Amino acid sequence: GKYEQGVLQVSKEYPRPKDGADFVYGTAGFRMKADKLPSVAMTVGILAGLRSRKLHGQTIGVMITASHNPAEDNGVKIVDPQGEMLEQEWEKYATYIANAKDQQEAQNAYMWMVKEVRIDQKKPANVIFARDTRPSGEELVRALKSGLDATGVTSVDYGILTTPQLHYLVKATNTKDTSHPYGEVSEEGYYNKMASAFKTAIEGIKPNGSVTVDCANGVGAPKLKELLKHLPSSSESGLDIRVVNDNVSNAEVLNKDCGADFVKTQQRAPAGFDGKPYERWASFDGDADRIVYYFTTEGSIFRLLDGDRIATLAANFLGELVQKSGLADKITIAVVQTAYANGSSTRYIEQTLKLRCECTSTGVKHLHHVAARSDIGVYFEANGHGTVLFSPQTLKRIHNHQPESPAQLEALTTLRALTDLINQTVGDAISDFLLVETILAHKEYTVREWLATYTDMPNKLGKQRVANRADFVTVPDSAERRLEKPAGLQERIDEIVAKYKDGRCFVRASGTEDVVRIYGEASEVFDCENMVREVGGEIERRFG
Ligand code: 16G
Ligand code: ZN
Repeated sequence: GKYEQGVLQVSKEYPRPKDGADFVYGTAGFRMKADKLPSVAMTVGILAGLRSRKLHGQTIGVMITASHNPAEDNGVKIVDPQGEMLEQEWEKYATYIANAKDQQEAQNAYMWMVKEVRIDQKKPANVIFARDTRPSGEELVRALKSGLDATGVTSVDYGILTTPQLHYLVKATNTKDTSHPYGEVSEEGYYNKMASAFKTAIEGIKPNGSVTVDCANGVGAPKLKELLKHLPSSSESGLDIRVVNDNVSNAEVLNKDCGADFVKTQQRAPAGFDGKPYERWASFDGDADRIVYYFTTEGSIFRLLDGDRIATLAANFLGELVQKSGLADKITIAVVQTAYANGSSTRYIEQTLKLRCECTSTGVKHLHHVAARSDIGVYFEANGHGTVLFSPQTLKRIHNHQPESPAQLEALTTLRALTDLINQTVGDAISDFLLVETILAHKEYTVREWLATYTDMPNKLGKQRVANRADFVTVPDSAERRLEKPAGLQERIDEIVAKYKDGRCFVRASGTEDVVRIYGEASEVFDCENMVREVGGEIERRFG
């Protein structure tokens, strides 16, 4: 057929690099040095088209970004119809087709897929795509488009967007003709939805002071500025939002010494920080799907308010709203974390907030999946990626509930606004930012009160190079908190940890770097450092 011919042609145009190592579709899609990616982007076009055909022409998204990676990297990932990440089964297909050695293999891979997945090639195929501000994105878009065109896919190029904006558009497109459209199908529609929900959420409330947002010199900068045009001015609302690290014309500075990943991993303020003590700052990452807050105290001591802090703040506030609306016996809230969550945050959720807390493996898809099982599921990774999910039934309850007092109505109005304000598809720095600002305004919290809700356990994240990180296998269902292999290592870790007061430590192979990660917590900073060093030393000696 003509699409098979198209695949043959386009694979000639975009040959797989000869020296190339194997491509793997991982948690972040395909991600590497941008110059290795054109053939991969082309095959992602072909695969996204197949996925759409398989789903009867529902719109699939493709995002070109490498998030917090350096400017010379790039990546490609696929978004499923409701704005979720690509179904796991299809990650294998994406990997398979990307690794075709030559045009004949590419055509064979295409034909094999059509048969294997039983794709009716007469079905329509629709794909929308966007990219972040990386200069290499332009060429990758051309490659992607040629894969789409070669296989007869109808596509829309949305230009430069944040990752969560593309997720929004995918969901909006696929729900536009249903009884519950997610929002207008345009970038403008995204701002309109956010701005109107935010205005409702802070109605009658006086937000406090000012906040500065470090946008990592990435796509979050122009998009946040665009959003600001839709928000009430600072004199009207009382909230002054300042955007810094907004230089997107010089690719070199993207994510350079700034952004959410830098701030979280370095535990210090970004380049360009000029905050006075207790001034509120936030950092987005390079594609604006992560956010962390922070401030300094007198004496320039840096204090981080990370994903755990956002999760606890959100869970606390949502719990209060549900209660005040009179819905407490109908709606339950759960918080989903990973093993990296600070032990104090977990105790605060369970003991102070009295909410259920679940722990999953690292990676957004795991958290999202578990959160989706609750009425309201709050999920955040400590690194600042997260959101809040409302089940369809919960949305209906919130929508249909009849308030019995003005106080109930007030809480219900805010709760309803939050269901629109919070991006239901994926963690979204812009949406999470407005959520946090809403909560701080309602609770009249400055960063001081927010930080004071609980005290973090001293913690340390170390890493260790090993001969083969695949040798490190965690116990199934342990949420990566215990190792099954190498044999005997977990017992040794347990012995070390037992020496330290309130010690906790786990080891897991990184999915993104050639190292194993070692995370530890203990009552005393000094103990924590020693414990993690001791575990690292043990691993280095035996497996380095
Ligand atoms: C990926 C994950 C991120 C996770 C990180 C862990 C997604 C979209 N991204 O970047 O959530 O925190 O991996 O990296 O799921 P690691 O395996 O190197 O520790
Ligand atoms: Zn990101």
